[in-house]
Amino acid sequence: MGHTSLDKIKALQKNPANVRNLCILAHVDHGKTTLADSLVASNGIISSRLAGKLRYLDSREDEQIRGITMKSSAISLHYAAGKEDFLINLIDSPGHVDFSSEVSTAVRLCDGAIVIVDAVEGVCPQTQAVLRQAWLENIRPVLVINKIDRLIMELKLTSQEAYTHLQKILEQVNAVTGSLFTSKVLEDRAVKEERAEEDKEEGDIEPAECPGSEQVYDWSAGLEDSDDSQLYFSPDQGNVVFASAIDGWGFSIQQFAQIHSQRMGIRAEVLLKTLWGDFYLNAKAKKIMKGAHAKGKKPLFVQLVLDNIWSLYDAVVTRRDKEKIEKMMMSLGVKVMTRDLRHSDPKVLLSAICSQWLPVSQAVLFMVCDKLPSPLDMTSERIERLMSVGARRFHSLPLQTQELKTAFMQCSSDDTAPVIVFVSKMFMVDAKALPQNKQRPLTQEEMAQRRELARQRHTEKLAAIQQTESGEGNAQSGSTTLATTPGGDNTIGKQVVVLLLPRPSWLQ
Ligand SMILES: Nc1nc2c(ncn2[C@@H]2O[C@H](COP(=O)(O)OP(=O)(O)OP(=O)(O)O)[C@@H](O)[C@H]2O)c(=O)[nH]1
Ligand SMILES: [Mg+2]
Repeated sequence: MGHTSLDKIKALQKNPANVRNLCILAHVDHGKTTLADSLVASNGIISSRLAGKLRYLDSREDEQIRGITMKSSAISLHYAAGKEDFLINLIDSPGHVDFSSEVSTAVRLCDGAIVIVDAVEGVCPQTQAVLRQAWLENIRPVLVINKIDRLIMELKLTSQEAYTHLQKILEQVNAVTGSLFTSKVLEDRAVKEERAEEDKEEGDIEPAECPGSEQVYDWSAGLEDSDDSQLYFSPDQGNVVFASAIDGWGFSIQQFAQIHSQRMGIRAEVLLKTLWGDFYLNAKAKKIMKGAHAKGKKPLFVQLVLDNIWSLYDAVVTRRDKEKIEKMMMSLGVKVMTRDLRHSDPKVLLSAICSQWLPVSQAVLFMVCDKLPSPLDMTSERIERLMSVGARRFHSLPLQTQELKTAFMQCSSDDTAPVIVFVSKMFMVDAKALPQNKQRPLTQEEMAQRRELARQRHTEKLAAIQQTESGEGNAQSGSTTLATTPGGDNTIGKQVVVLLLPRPSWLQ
């Protein structure tokens, strides 16, 4: 895709339903900026060859030198999904705990987040922290399990082992979400009970009706009634992408469901439900069956997805088997440039093939547009929270400010709509660094004016001195005169009081 013009971006901004405001969150070094590079390259802002190497959003010199992100940076991207055009406002945040304030600011500005987890390291302390932050700010996350190439090249796992490993990572992430959900339900329940207790004290409710009067405290009460099915990450829900940002590939199981439904003649919806899980393909009956683990069969995900990727890495990077590579490229419908085919580094050829076969940007941007909410979906509760500063409650704000909530909810870009500026972060800045206090070079006109003023002041000074000399006689009569100091500053005339006193009698 070529560069998107500014006019196009402006037009896209007018359709809030197709705007996605999101940030990339993860533990340090899990690959946020590398993934952002691929997304930026999809808009032609950087070359796809440099994606992953450039770290475009690490725009500060110190970030490039140290190889870590220190400040959040934002970029607007265009994504065309079929006939629909989307505007994606993306923020890349730092993962290091020292810069966590940058993360909270980014999260506050967004409606959704891409949470990245390194496939080897799994869930780390900052992964938990960012999941919690996203939860508290009420923004929806999607998951990218990144660096899957490390499972092949570094850990040398088989596709079957990698599948078990990926399942564990998913369980870890969902365990964090599960604990956040449980504490929220229990918190809500505690608030409810507190209110009921207050009502009881006021005599509104009969003691028998009050839940606080139960003999046995049931901590799990309330959990069964709350629906948490939409909260968890699951490949069949379309909110998980498996990727290797450095090699430029990524996929969701929808893509493989589409590919294999045509090849195998099985409905895509059936494949979508069975590609991830304990299912296997019974080749004789041409049926998908349950119980792969118990029967010692290859799960569908291994057979139809991972095996393909593993054999590509084997042919291109490990064996460098030209014949096999050509066959694979033919069957995948991929064409690469001769210089990539002949490159001494096999990773160059691998990226060239993978970025055409399973471009990570397409998988991630599709998931983001499909699964993350638009600004129009922002809840009234979240808007009120954003509009209230510190401990101040929304209802205590001036009425005019409260009225802005409607405009906030509509996200209208009409000429009549008010312009709302949201200050998400305050910086301490030295007063001298403010633009109005900075010294700037004078224009020719200003210099001429100043020269003229100085000349006038000089003439006045001379006149004053002459006057003083001629009026010395008056001094004896004890009068006071105001005079400007000779040799004073040209621009700002300092005034001093010269006190002319009567001559003392012993001098006469
Ligand atoms: N093997 C492998 N390495 C990767 C992958 N993605 C990123 N890396 C490497 O991981 C390191 C960190 O990548 P970054 O993109 O800077 O990570 P980050 O999450 O932005 O780091 P901070 O912003 O500092 O928290 C770099 O050396 C990348 O080359 C991947 O898919 N596979
Ligand atoms: Mg980074």
